[in-house]
Amino acid sequence: MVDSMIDRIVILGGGGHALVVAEAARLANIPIAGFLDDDPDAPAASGDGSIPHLGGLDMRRLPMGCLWIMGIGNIDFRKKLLAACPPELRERAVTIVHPRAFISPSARLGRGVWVGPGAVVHTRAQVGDHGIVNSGAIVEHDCKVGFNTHIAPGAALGGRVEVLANSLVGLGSSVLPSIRIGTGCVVGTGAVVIRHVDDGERVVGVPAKALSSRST
Ligand code: JB2
Repeated sequence: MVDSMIDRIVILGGGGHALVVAEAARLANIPIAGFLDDDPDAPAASGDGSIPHLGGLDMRRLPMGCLWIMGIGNIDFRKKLLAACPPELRERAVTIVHPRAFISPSARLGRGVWVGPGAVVHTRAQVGDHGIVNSGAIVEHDCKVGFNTHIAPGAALGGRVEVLANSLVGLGSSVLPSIRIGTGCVVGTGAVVIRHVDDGERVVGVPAKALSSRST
C-alpha cells in the first residue's frame, strides 16, 4: 500500500473544500489516492468527482509514501491536525494551484498551499505553508500570507499587506496596502481594513472595527 501511494495525493477532509481541491488536482493531472475523514459518507465519497475514503482524519494514518494536502477550511481544526503531522511527512505536503490561477514568477508559495481558480498571487508575494488563496482572491505585490492562513474567495490584499499565521481574511473583504494583520485574526465578510489588526483580533464592517468594541 505504501509504494502505491507514492506520487499520488491524499486529501485531508471530504467536504466541499476537499472536492474543490480534488477537482483542481485532476485538471492538473495529479493522481488522487483518496481522502481521510471521520465520516466515510462525506461528500467526497459519492457523486460527481468522488474519491475513495481511506480512513479517519488522523495525520498518523497518512500512508508514509504519499503526498498530501489539507482539504478542510476550518482554520482551528487545520491547525490542530497540522500540529500532529509526523515530522517525516511534513515535506510531503503538496501545493496545488488551479490551472486558472495567476502566480507571478517572482512569487513564492510554501508547502501544502492551495490557490483557487481566478486567484492572483502577484509580484514578490509570499504564501506560507498550508496557506489558502481561495477562488478569485487577490494577493498583491510584496504581500506575505502566513502559515495556515486563509484568504477567502474574492478577498483582496493591497500591496505589501502582511497577514500572519492562522488567520482568516473573509469572503469579499479588502485590506488596504501595507496593513499588518496578526496571528489568529478574523476579518469578517465584506470588511474593509484600514488599520493594523492585533493578534487574535476579530474585525468587521466598513471601515473594519474590532467586534468587542461594537458593544462599548
Ligand atoms: O472539528 C472537526 C471537524 N471539522 C470538520 N472534527 C472532525 N473530526 N472532523 C471535522 N471536519 C471534517 O472536515 C468533516 O467531517 C467534513 O467532512 C470535513 C470538511 O468540513 P466541512 O464540510 O464543514 O467544510 P469544508 O472544510 O469542506 O469547507 C469549508 O471551508 C471552505 C474553505 C466551507 O466553509 C466551504 O464553504 C469553504 N469554501
